[in-house]
This record gives sequence, C-alpha cells and structure tokens, in this order.
Amino acid sequence: MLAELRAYVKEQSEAVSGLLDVYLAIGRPFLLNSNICDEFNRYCAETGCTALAGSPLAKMVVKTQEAAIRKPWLYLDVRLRVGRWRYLRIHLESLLIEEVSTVDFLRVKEKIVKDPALVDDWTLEFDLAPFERDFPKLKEPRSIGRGVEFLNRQLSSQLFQALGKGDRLLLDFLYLHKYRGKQLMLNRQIKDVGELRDGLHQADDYLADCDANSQWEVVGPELEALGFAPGWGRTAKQMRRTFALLSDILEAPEPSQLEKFLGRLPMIFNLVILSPHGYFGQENVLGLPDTGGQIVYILDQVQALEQELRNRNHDVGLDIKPQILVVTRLIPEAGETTCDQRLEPIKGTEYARILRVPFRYENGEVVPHWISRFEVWPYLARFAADAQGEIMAELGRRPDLIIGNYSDGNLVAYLLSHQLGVTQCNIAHALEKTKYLHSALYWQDNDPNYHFSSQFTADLIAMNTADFIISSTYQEIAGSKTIAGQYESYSSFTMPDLYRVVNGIDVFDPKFNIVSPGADAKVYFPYSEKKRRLTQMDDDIDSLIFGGPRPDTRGVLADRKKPVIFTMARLDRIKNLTGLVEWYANSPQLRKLANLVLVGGYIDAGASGDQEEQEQIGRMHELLNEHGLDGQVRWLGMRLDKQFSGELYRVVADNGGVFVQPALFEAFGLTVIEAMASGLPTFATCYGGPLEIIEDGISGFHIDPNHGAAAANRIVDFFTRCRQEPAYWQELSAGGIDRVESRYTWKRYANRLVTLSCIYGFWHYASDLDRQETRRYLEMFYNLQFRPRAEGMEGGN
Ligand code: UDP
Ligand code: LCN
Repeated sequence: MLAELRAYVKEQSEAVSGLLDVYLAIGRPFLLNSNICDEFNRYCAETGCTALAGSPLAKMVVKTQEAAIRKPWLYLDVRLRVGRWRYLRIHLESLLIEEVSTVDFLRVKEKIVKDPALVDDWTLEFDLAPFERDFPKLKEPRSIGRGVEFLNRQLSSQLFQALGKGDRLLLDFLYLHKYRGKQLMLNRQIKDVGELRDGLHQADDYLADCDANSQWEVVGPELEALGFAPGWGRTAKQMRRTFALLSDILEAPEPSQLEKFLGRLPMIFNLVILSPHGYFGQENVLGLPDTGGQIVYILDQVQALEQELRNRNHDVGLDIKPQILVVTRLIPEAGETTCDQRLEPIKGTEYARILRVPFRYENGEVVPHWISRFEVWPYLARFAADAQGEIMAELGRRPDLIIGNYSDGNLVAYLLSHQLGVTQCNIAHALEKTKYLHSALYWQDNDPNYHFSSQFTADLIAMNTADFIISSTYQEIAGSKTIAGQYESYSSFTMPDLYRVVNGIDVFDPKFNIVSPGADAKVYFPYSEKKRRLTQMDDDIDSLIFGGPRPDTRGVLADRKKPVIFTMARLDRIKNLTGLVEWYANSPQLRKLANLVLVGGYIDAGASGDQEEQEQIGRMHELLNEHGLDGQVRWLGMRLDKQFSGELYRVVADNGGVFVQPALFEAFGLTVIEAMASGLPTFATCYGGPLEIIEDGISGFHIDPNHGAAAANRIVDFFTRCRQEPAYWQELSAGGIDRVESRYTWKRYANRLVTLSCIYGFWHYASDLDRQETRRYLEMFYNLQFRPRAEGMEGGN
C-alpha cells in the first residue's frame, strides 16, 4: 500500500498539496473520517480533480479513521480492514510519507492536547501483546465473534496431542464434577485414559442389553462398579449416546463432537449475574436514569436460562434445581421501586432471585440514595467483598459461572471470579468509550462528570480477565467495513497524563462470541394475533395517546386519523429523541402525514434527578414551543410497564404507524426488535446494533441521525408509498416479524450461552497456567491504577 501511495502522491503532488491545504484550513487538530471524506469529495468536485477519485489516495482517505495535524506533519490512523490498523504521516510541504508506530501516533496526539514539553517518554504503557504471543488467535475478520468454533478446533488438537502422550487432562476434568459433595460423571476407580476406554466399552455393552428407558436407579449400581457416577443421561439410551461421544473423542477428538460432549456435562447449577448500577427491579423502574434495556435483558435472560438449565439437568438425569442469583445494589431511598428489599423472587422463574447488597462509605455506613452509573467506582471493591459473603450464604456453595453486565458488573465479576476461581463471562451492553467523542483523549475535561478514567481502566481489566465475552452483534466487537467496533476502540488509545494503551484488547481473541438477545415473545407478538391481544388496555392506551391534557403528558393530537410515528427511550442525549422532534418539526410533509408520539423522561424537569435528563427535558419543551407542535406531538413523560408498552406497539401498528429509533448511537436496541416483533415497520439508526438487526428495505429501514432531513424524507417516502400501495406497509411489517423470529429469540440465546459456559469452563481449566502472567499483570494494573483512581473520587472509600 505504502509504495503505491508514495508513487501516486509524487505524481499528483500539486493536487495532493491542495487537498492538504484544505484539511489545514479547517483549523482543527483532529479530523474524523466523515470530515476527511467529505472534504476530499468536495475538493475533487470543486477542482475537477477527477484523477484523485478512485486513486490510492482516495482508498486511504476512506480507510482513515482519524487525522491529527501537528505541523509539519499530518498523521493518519488507517484502518486497513477490521481490526488491522497502520499509522502514517505525510509531510505537509515535502509530501514525504512515513509509517509510524502506534506509540508514536499516540504520543503525537498527547502533544497536541497538552504542552508538548510535558509529554513524557516514560508514560505508563498498557501492552498485552507480549503476554499473548503464543496464544491462539483468529485470523479472518469474518471469524470474529465465533470464538467458540475456533476454540473447539484448538482444544481438539490440544487434546489429541495430550491423549497421544497419555495425558490425563480430560480425565482430571471429569473428576471435577460434583454437586454438594456428591461425585458426578466418574468415581475414583478409573485411574487413566486406558481404563476409561475399557470402562466405556463395558458400560455400553451392559446398557445395550438394558431397556432403553432404564434410569440410574436401575442401571446405576452396575455402572458405579465400572467407575461411573451419575450425570451421563436420564435414560440408558441417553447415557449410551454420551458414552459414545466420549469414546469417539478418546479415539480422535473432533471439534463438533467435543462441543456436543462438553455441552452435555453437568457443569452449571448455580449462576451469579451481576448488575450493580441503576434501579434493578421488576416494576416501576424502566425508563428511570440508567435503567433500561440491561434490566429487561437480564430478567428475560434469567427466565430463559433457568428453563435451559432445568432441561439440561433433566436430560443428564439429575434432579437438581438450578439457582440463579442476580446481584445488584440495594438502594434504601428506593422511591416507588423495590430496590430497598434484600431479596426478591424473579417472576416467571421457580428459584431465581434478586439479591441486593448495599454500597457502603468508607466508615461502613450504607449509601442511601441512587448513584449514577458514572459514579459507582469507589464502591465496587467493598460491594464485591460484601456480595461474595452474601452469595455464598444464599447458594451454600460457590457459583459455577459468574456473568458480569456493563463496566461495573464486569469489574465485580472479575473480582469475584478471581477470588472464587470461577469462570468469568462479560456482557458489555454498551461501552461508553465510543459514545462520546474523544472520550479518552480529553478524559481530564470529562472526568468530573463522567469519570471515564476509572471506567476505561475497569473495562480494560475486565475484558482481559474474562474467560469469554458475549456480544449482541458483530459490530459491537469489530464494527463495520467503515466504522471501528466498540471493543476494537480499546485496542489502542491514550489518556494523556495517565497511561497509553498500545495493545488493549484484541478483537481476534477467541473469547468473543456473538449471542444476540431476544424480544420476550410472551409480551412482544404481532399485532395481527388478535386472540392474544390485551384488549382490556385499549381504553387506557387510547386516552393516553389521543386523550386530553394530563400532568404527565404534553400535547394533544388534533387529528387522530393520522398514523403515529412512535418512539420510546430513556431521555439520554444519545437517544436523540429531541433530534427526532426537530426532524419532524422541520418537515412540513411529515407533519402533514403523521402524528408523533414519544415516551421518555418527565414533563417536569424538577421530577428528574439526572442532569442529562433534565437538560433533554428543557430542550424538548423548547422545540415544542418554538415549532408550535402541541397539536401534532404527544409526549408521554412516564415509564410504561412492559405489558402496556407491548400492547402500545401493536395499537400503533393497528393504525398503520411506524416506530423510529433515532439514536446517535445504539449498542443493540431492544426497542427495535420489540417494535419489529410487534409488526411495526421500524426506522432505526445506522450507528450500532440496528445496522445489523435491520436489513434495509426488507425488515425495516436505516436512518442516519446526523442527516435528519434525509431521515425525515425516508419516513415521508414510506408513508406516501403506503398510501398508494397499502401492501407495502404489510410487506415491511412481515419482514420485521420474520427477522426477529429467525434471529432474536431467548431460547436460542440460552442454549448457546449454556453451551459456551461449558466449553469455556473446560478452556479455563485447561489454560489456567498459560494465562497466569496476563492475570498477574492485570492484578497489578487493578491495584496500581484502578484502585487509587476510584478511591480518589469524591465519596470514595
Ligand atoms: N422500556 C419500557 N418502558 C419505558 C421505557 C423503556 O418498557 O417506559 C423498555 C423498552 O421496551 C426496552 C428497554 O426498556 O425493553 C430499553 O432497552 P433498549 O435496548 O432499547 O435501550 P437502553 O435503555 O438499554 O439503552
Ligand atoms: C444497553 C444499551 O444501550 C442498548 O443498546 C442495549 O439494547 C441494552 O443495553 C441491552 O443489551
């Protein structure tokens, strides 16, 4: 690439100099991909420089994520392809092009944002590459997020070699399985792999002569004598199948068999799910600050996981009730929520419960009030220690798997997994780093409000200690062809005066797996399923949308015959509900065609305890006043119960409406799949998960929140076409329903997650020694970087 580029720049030096002058004239030290491309295209059009378009320079421009100008050089970070970056610099006068290292690039950024004389060559550098040198990694971008498939291949060949040398890896692993002191899978009679093989043959011969439906009570004594313990199957037929799988693996391990075998092992009985921040409850919480999709996700996940674990335990012949604990923060000043209760059974499950543990100040006093997710860092170490005691008391034993959620939950998952020696799984939901422009580089400006220095440090630690990471989409890990992924953004960055990250996380690590969440099919079902409809809610919904004024609403729809554009979200800036109102306000056609109904925040800013929400409430009122929207927009400043919002989506569908998700960035977007599952044609942001969820024009539409007028036009075009061709609405509606049914279900999610837990559990065991250096390094980082920063925060311990 470099040679070609150099030759081209030499040949077209005049045009290239002109382009560089354009970049300089912008007068900003940092340019983003959109600026770089827009200016490039404008320059080509204005100068008629057709030679530039399609040239090696044009190819590089498209791939450049960011440019930094420090005279006499222009620095570029070029994303050659997913996960592969190179750094270049072009001399602004001589046009010399050189490659620079990651560290040099980061150092230049530091010199731009602070006094260059103070940039220290001995800044702390976080670099995991040397530790990972011998660690197996994926190579192809399209394999990213399918880590377990790669791992199975890796484990099979490792096992093959181990078995060849008479290694007892698998045998020792099988001996580990116990439940409350009762040995499972193997008893101590079998001493080596040879004996195991013999045992398997004899057991199979014996079972072949038994009734296929015989259970352990009948066949157990004979199998025990051969060295086996319960856990192979409920019936003789199932036991034989598991025995056969293991025999085949001992003969020649093969990835798909290994996955099947490990997935059948009785490994997960007790599960801890951590979600410390926000109001974690089952009622009156959704829409409160920091309280959105993560809560919905976890509650649905728990139901699906309990069912899956029960089925699996049943199938392996064990009558063990799986215990799932969701551990969150206890908030004494809980308002209308139940967040002040220590224990709460989870609806729709038999044994799962929420366990709440308070945050405490240094002096041991309980923190009484809600705390923003950006402020939780000083409390987490103590929370983890207290939670550990309470979890052990509740479960009566160690959990078999710990799942963290969001940055704080993932850090606590690390602390607990480390203490208890348990497999750690992370779920990010949303990583803040990519949500805010230059959040790391200008961390010092943001820290008083957002404390990103603590959060990003916690992220780096938890991502790298996790045995496996679940992501909802591919783009969450590795982005798209043109935009970097959320995890990818942690591969290198700098926080001046704090530390530089040279190799922070590798998206080619096999720990990443895409397991997408679902929409609760009991609540979000198509509008056309008339028999299931919650008609008892009709009057309430009707008066809420079309009724007169109420203290918790603003606007009264003047023409109820028009279809509704519906949106619902927490009133965060990033959700951009105010942006949607602005697009609507500025599109006379859209105002003519449809009403706008918004659910989010409060009408009265005084009712909100969150600064960003208050600011958005103010902005919303401003827009409604400025554009005189009260007869066309209905704003519901309230939180809707899940069943109610489920029916609301369907009512909007009944009258030919649409759902719009206008976020500046949306990590996944549960409302998007809920609306689609309800059969509501959906327009959603092209930044984040919806880009992958929706196939544009088939199961919905993408809109660019940075181009509001174009987004409004897309909606206008849709309504206009539907008027001429009513079947078009049906087509999009059906497309959305099919998409969710085929890709986003909790049943598929739970099956995959439990299988992954078993495989990574084995991997955790098999690779324990290999990763010790990395773990020790991260421990040091936790102690020397994270703790002092977190403890130094106001209110810190
Ligand atoms: N939600 C709700 N009532 C409300 C606001 C939101 O039930 O008043 C639910 C919504 O249906 C969805 C979740 O909260 O299930 C929001 O999740 P999403 O992933 O869209 O966004 P997040 O809030 O997690 O950023
Ligand atoms: C957090 C978000 O921001 C949403 O995009 C996700 O849908 C939600 O969590 C559930 O993972």
